[in-house]
Amino acid sequence: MQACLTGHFITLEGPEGSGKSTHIRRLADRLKAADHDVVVTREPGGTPLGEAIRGLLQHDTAGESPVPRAEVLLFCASRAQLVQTVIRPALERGAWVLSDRFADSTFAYQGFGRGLELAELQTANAFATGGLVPDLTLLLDLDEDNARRRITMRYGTEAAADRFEREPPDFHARLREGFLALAAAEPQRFRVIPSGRALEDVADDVWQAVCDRFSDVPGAT
Ligand code: T5A
Repeated sequence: MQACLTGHFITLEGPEGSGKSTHIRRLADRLKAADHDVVVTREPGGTPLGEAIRGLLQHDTAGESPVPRAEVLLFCASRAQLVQTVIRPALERGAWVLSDRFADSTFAYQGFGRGLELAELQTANAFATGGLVPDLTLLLDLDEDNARRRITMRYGTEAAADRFEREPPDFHARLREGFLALAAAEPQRFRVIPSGRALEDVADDVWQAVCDRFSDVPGAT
């Protein structure tokens, strides 16, 4: 029998540069200031094994790029390790777990982006996670031009970007549409937050979404 998960599991999703890392840090700070136990993690990564897999996936550290099916299995391997060793134990002790990307990235990037079957990806993901689904998913939605501008600003040049960031515009257009389709299919779990706006406005919406979903935060209705 699986242990009872008394914590809260929030994921942030969206295209590259949409502000996930920025807003996860701010949300964590706000929850910690209210004395909550908060665990921040990311995918791929979040464990020593996951961080090694991250290098394989983003920067071809094995000396070759994974084919799409291998790519899915590497993301799932990183996720399985993260769920069992970090996320479930934290949720069991009642912590807030904030993850920068989770399964919806697989459905958007490998499903809508690479064209793999969503049903097959859902099966692989359910095996990796043991069926764990976030309580709340915040989709930071950003148009492709804005996303590209933010990435170029960060690296100085697009050439330094990782393997996913270098994908062509039609790939990025498909995955943005994919994220929006996933959100439309599960409106009770997702909250879509337009992120091409002032940082403070986006942060306010992130906090409001958390207050709307959970009753045990200051300011919740
Ligand atoms: N992937 C991942 C898959 O293909 N399948 C999967 O299953 C999973 C889990 C991971 C890559 O792997 C792929 C997707 C990804 O391509 P990553 O580095 O974790 O890569 O993810 P990225 O999205 O690339 O991370 P980024 O750091 O690029 O994007 P963030 O975290 O969304 O954005 P952030 O917060 O770093 O902000 C980017 C810049 O924009 C500024 C920030 O200051 C920063 O400089 N910014 C704003 N500027 C103006 N106005 C605002 N409102 C702003 N918000 C942020």
